[in-house]
Amino acid sequence: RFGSWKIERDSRFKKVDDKDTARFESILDSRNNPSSVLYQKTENLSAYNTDWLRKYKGEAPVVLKPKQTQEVSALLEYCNANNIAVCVQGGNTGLVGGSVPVFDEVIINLSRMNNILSFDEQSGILQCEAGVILENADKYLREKYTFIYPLDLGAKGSCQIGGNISTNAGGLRLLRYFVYFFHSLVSSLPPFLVFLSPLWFFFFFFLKSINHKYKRYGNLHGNVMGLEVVLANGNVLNLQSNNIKDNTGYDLKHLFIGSEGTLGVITKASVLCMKEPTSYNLLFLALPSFANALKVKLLAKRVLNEIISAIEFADFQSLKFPLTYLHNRCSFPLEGKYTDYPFYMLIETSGSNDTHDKEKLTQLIETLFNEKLISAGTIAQDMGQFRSIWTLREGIGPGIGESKRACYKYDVSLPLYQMYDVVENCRVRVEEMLGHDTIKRGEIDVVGYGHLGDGNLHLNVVTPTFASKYENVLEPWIYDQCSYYRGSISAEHGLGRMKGNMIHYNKSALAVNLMKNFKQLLDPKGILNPYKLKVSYPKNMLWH
Ligand code: FAD
Ligand code: 2HG
Ligand code: ZN
Repeated sequence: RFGSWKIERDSRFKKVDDKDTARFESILDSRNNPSSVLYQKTENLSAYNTDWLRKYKGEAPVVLKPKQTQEVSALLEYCNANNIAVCVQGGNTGLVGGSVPVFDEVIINLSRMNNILSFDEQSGILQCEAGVILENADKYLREKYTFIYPLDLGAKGSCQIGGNISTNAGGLRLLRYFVYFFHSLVSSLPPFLVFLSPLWFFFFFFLKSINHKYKRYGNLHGNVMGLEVVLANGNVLNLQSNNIKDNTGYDLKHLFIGSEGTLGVITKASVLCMKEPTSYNLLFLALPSFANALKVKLLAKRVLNEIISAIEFADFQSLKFPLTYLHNRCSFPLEGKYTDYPFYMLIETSGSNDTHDKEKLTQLIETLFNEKLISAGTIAQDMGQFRSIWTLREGIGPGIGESKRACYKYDVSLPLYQMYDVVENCRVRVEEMLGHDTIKRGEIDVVGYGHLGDGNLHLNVVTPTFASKYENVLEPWIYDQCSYYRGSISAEHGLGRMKGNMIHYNKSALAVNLMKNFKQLLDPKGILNPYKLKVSYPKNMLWH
């Protein structure tokens, strides 16, 4: 198929000159706000031009940091009128190269738009600017209202609410909110009604199907109640909402969730938040096989049901990285070496009655031992151990980063029964193509971990450097594997620059054509995040 994607600068875009920068300075009042316009020629902009993985580097000559929506609007109106390409940037923690320029696009960075605007305890809706850091939003809610933000991920200390919404980030506890919503809806129905009339029976299943469709507490399509978005021509589209329910017309906000900065700049968001659970518990398990992990997952869902908030897995090759490079922050909580067992699982519960939750967990762990599904296991003894175990899991990506090697990251959805086959197939392929002892010698590590509860595998291939000899072995082979198993080539990180020309792996020509029409309508000159998430279908592939 395509392999590496060669991109050329689009000559329709103007190179920024002194007249343009004078206009940027005047819009952002840079004389009174010196950090609002930063130049490559006077400052080191490499932190803005380089992505988190140090895989992609752009050459933005200028970084613009607006403080309010009207400034974003004036900047975009000017860029659009003058054909200046723009790269939208939040916390720059994205993993597909979407947040850094490809060539000389100007960067609009949202970090100064970091105000929390309001929180309504009755509805649970938080209104904030897009540049608020995820951890700050969560901390504000916990400390002031004993509520929590409905998303949690390893990059929480740097990523922004706007960046999360633009990538439709999934995170570690997507599962909980999904289960919680269904449970709370169904338990709010008087149970005998189900038996009174067949209609109630159908209503019950209707609720279940709605929940699957909208995943209200699952991903951000369910939690985001409203947005304010500045369109490419500078128009401010106000889709903010204080309401949980609003069925007036097409729900346009969904177009922007997951659109990776290609349809508009998100400047504000209304997000539905939840009451903080009062009881948290965490199970850490060692398993002899991936097949057992799947059995444990099913059993855990049955026994723990509505209190499950996360089901994660990792192979021992993954754990090597946080244990080696972040050892002062996390530890291995079981007897023996981490290499003694091939697979590990984390199962988290959160509820409102610790005695009840612990009873269920004890029942589960006993069954797991009796049925010989696990080799070892422990319940976190205190919040210190709870956090240390989570750091082990969340630290896999950062641990790989600390190793100072390169990492090819594949974030895929796969049917659970085939999920780990792809990791093993990848090891076989690497050995065949790059030399039989490359993995044994430690030149390359192929590790598999991820959100087992969501069918989302993170396959990470750690190599000495980024080089085409490695990339050509992995791509497009991995995408073909996803196609073969009918999975998705991007479960949660988006397409960005890395997979910008690969939408056809998961979407039909008709769907891509519709997307192209939306893009044309909202950004006719294509100034927003050009070269990424291309909504075009390869001409030789019209068989979908
Ligand atoms: P950026 O990286 O700055 O931008 C990401 C994309 O959104 C870019 O295309 C950018 O143009 C666009 N964008 C940013 N802000 C705006 C805006 N205001 N308006 C319009 N477009 C915008 N992802 C998961 O889904 N689940 C995880 O568990 C997870 N864990 C992670 C752990 C680590 C350690 C790291 C480094 C990343 C992880 N990610 C995860 C990747 C995830 O996509 C980002 O962390 C996060 O959602 C991006 O937010 P950001 O503010 O850094 O956005
Ligand atoms: C996670 O689940 C993130 O830890 C990052 O989505 C995955 O680094 C990765 O490949
Ligand atoms: Zn993830």
